[in-house]
Amino acid sequence: AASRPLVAGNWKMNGMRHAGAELLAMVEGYDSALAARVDLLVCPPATLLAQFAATAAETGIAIGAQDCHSATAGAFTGDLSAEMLADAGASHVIVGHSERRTLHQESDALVKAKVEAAWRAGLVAIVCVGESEAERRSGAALEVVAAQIRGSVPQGARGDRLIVAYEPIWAIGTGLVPTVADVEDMHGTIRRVLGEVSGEAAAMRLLYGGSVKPENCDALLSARDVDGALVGGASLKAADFLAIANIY
Ligand code: G2H
Repeated sequence: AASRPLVAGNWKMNGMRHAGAELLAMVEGYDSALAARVDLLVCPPATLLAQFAATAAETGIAIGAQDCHSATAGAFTGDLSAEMLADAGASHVIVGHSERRTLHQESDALVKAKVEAAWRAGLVAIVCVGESEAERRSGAALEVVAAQIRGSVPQGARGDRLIVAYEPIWAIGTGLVPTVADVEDMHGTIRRVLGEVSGEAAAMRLLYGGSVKPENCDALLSARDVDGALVGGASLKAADFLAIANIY
């Protein structure tokens, strides 16, 4: 497992400027004792990146984006390049979240191109993978996720540039979570498949995501091969987000 756990918040399409108050509360709660144990990352909508990066500067809380385009610049109306996100103060970018794979038809090949774009811009890429409910029921979950890793992670991935988040689609925003045994099976498989493309798989951070809450995070985050969490709904409130981080 990785040396330091990471608790990352994915705000999705939530957050107006006044949500800066919530970030300030997170900054206040991230005291030196907590900072000694766990890394924190907040990924607000792109409209808040620069504001959040300014607030979080020198606090130890990292700020990230939720998606990027694969190109550096050009005629791509409405898109944002990894370079722009870095310029706005992001150090990380989530790519291949299931909401983008499903609602924006993103393929493994596109996700891989986005990881390469993130690296080019100096960002850490957080690659999301996960099976659907039907895939879990048919017993194909491990196979489906292994294929997503093989298709989405570029060869030679470095431990300090790649994070993988396992998010079973049926657990996202539903309150349902997999068993600890299923999470351990999946994370073990992911680490093994990462070993095919990188010599640094043992040190990579593998996050669990999908309905992580203060009430259920203890068991999930103590599971073998789980190096932290990607938190959606419960990352919008400082009290919940900090309660999750304080598990460590
Ligand atoms: C899964 C997760 C964050 P939630 O998408 O990426 O969201 O915790 O709301 O299920």
